[in-house]
Amino acid sequence: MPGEPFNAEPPRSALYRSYVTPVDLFYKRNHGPIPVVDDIERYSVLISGLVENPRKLSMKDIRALPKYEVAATLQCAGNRRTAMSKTRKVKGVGWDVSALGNAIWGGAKLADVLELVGLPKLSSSTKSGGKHVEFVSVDKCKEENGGPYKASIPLIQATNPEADVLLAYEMNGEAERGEEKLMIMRFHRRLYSTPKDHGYPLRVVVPGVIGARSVKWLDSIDVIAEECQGFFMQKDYKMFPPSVDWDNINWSTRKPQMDFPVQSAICSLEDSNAVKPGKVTVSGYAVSGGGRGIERVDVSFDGGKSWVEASRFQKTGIPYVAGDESSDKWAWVLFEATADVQRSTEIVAKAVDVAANVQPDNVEDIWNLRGILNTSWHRVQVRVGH
Ligand code: MTE
Ligand code: MO
Repeated sequence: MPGEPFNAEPPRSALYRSYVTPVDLFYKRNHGPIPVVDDIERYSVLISGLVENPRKLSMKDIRALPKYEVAATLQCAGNRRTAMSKTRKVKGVGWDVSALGNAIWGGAKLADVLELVGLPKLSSSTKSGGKHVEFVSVDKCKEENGGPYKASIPLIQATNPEADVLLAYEMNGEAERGEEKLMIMRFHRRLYSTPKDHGYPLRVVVPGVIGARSVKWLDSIDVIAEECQGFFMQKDYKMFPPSVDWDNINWSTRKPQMDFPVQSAICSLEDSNAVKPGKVTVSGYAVSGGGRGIERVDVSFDGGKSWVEASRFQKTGIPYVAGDESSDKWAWVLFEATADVQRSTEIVAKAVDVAANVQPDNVEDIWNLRGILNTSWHRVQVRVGH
C-alpha cells in the first residue's frame, strides 16, 4: 500500500543463528514513508537550542570525530505484542519475538558531537537541570500531523561518553545488498553506511533504551529545557498499569519509557512444533536495558516447575567498547539448553540481569493498553510424538 509505513520482522528461527544480526534480517519499524537522503555532499545536521555555538555539521565533520563501534541490541517496545493481545486486546503493530536485532553500530559519540557546540562532557554525578537533547528526523508521519518523527533523551545521558549514544553511519560495517548497495556505491563511492531502512545516512543509537528513541534519518538536534513534546514521547510508548484502558487514560500521569527491562525468548521452537521424544535443545536470546548485562537464563522443560541453567554461546567478533572490559553490556546473549523430553510439554525461558531483575511470569500482570514491554516468561508449547 503506498504511503503505509513498512514494518517487518524475521522468522524467529532465523534470529538466533548469528550473534550479529545481518542487516537483511534486522527488524524494520517505521511510522512514515522511508525517506531517501542521497545528496551526501549537502546533507547536514543542525545543532541548536540551548547551546552556545549552534552549528551545522556535515557528514565530513561527523566522520572527522573519533569513530566508535558499539555492539548494541535495538528492541522495539512492542516486541512480543501479539502474545499480549491474546489475553486482552491491545492497540499497535503485532510482533512475534523478533522485533529486535543485535548490530555493530559504527559512528561518532553524541558526547563528542555536543562538545563541538560547547556542551561539556558530563559524568553521571553532574547535574544537567532536567534538559533534554531532542532528535528530529527527516521522515514525516501522521501521528505528528505530517511533521517529523522525533524523540529526546536526557542531556545527562547524551553528554556522558559512557552511555555510548552514537550518531551512527555504519551498521555491521557494511551496506545492504542488492539495489541499496548499488545506490550507495553510485552516489557515495563508499560501501560503508547505515542502510536506508535503518536511517541512512545518519541515525541515533541509544543503547539499552527502547528503539523508539533511536531516531533514524537524523535532520537536526535541539537542546531543550524539558523532554520532547512529540507524540511518541507524550502520547505513546508509556507504560500504564492493567487498570488503565482507552476510556480512562490520562497520558500526562506517566513518563516516557526509556530503558527496556530484562527480556528473553526461545527462537528455535514455535508453538505446536512437534519434536521426537529424547534430547531436545532450545535456543534463544536474552537482553536487558540500561547497560545491565545478562547474569543467567533459566529454562524449564515442564512448564515452570523445575529449571535448568542455560549456557551461552556465540560471543566472537565483539568490538572493544572504551571503558568496558566485557564490551557487550548493551548486547544480547544467545543461550542454549538441553533436556530429555518424553511427553508434550510447555518449554519456558526467563532471564535474570546483573541487577537480579527477573522477567515476570505472567503476561496478564503486565498487560497495558499499548501492548508494550511484554517481557513475561516466554512459553512455547511443544508436541512430542513418535
Ligand atoms: N526514526 C524515525 N525517523 N522514524 C521512525 O518511524 N521508528 C522508531 C525508531 N526510530 C522510527 C525511528 C522505532 S519505534 C523503532 S523500534 C526503531 O526506530 C526501529 O529501528 P529499525 O527500523 O532500524 O529496526
Ligand atoms: Mo518501536
